[in-house]
Amino acid sequence: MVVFFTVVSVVLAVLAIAQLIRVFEVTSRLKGGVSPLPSDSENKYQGSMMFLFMFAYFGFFAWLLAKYGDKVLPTSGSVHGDTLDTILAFNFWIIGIVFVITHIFLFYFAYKYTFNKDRKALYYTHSNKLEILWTSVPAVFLAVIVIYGLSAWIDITSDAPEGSMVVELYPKQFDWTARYSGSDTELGASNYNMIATNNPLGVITKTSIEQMSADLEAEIAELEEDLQTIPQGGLKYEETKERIAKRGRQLDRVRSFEGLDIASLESGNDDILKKNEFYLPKNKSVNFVFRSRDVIHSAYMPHFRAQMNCVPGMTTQFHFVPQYTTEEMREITGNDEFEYTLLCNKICGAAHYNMKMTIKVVEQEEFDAWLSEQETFAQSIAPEDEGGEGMASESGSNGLEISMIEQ
Ligand SMILES: [Cu+2]
Repeated sequence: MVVFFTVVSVVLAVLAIAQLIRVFEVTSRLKGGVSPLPSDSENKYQGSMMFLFMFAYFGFFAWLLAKYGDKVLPTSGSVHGDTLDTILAFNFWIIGIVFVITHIFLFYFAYKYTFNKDRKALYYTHSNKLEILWTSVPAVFLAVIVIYGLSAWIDITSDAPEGSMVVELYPKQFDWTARYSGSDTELGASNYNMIATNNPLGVITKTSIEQMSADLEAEIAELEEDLQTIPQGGLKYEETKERIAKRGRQLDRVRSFEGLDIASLESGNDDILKKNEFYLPKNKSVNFVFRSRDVIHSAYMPHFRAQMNCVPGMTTQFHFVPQYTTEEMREITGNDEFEYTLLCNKICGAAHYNMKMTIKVVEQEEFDAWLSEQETFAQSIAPEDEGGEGMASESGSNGLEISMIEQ
């Protein structure tokens, strides 16, 4: 409201001043006094002022560069980031040089060509030379920028080198899960039909198939029991039947995963799932693969100059090599609390701002030690009590996440 009234008052004030000036002009013309055109001395004065302003203008520009120039981008945490930063600097140099030259002309010409009633403007309709010049020069520069940028981009987005570590980043509304491939360098197969509380990424292994089938069977049995007590033909009856059918279809899909080859069923067991924070080794190529559970998210790691969309129903990839550990980066930036961060860069819903993870870059040995301490997927889904309270006895023990699976 305050903003609205401020804007309205400013607009009204400008209109009032314009009207006043107009009244002043008309009355002075009626009196036959002041000429509507500026005098020669006024013109000269304005011209010199324009020229003087040029120094103030460039002075301010130089001051801005000196004071805030280092704020543009912090040191790149990844190897390819240096290439991107060089391209950016190259672009800034070209733009900067053109900016300085054109602005010198702008202010100098305003000074040199102030109005002179004895001078006649040159009538100049067309020049092929000029047309060729101002078309070809920018074209050459643009071609250089595009080819330079494109070749770097092709390099950066080429296939990850052999032996790269594989990390999956899996977003949902509203958090991230990172998954490491474990001791084999392959991520286990996954499917959204397998998603449960203890299996947020829907990893497919022999055990997770068993658990999921058991849970679905238990739920279907329960629903069928309910169905006996509901009067036939009503809305609730139809809905329950519909749910039974849906769970049945899901159960079929889950069971169909048993047909996967042994290797794919095995490779999920040693996968490691991490929330809130994950580690990366320094100087090692990391190939990130992205999926999404619900809407389009975007994995954004600004210090590594990396961003990739995470799209439901497909897999995207991006690889890079971290070149400084978090500790080293703290020294470089002079900030003791520096952390590499993964953010979501698509406005994906109400708690979008909450979607972040801390990335710790450490030396290889420290990374190996850290990774070996982490719980594997097989461990995380193993029933807590052996014997007594098994999975099957506890209905819905791996907690179907109905909202997701229902669609
Ligand atoms: Cu998001």
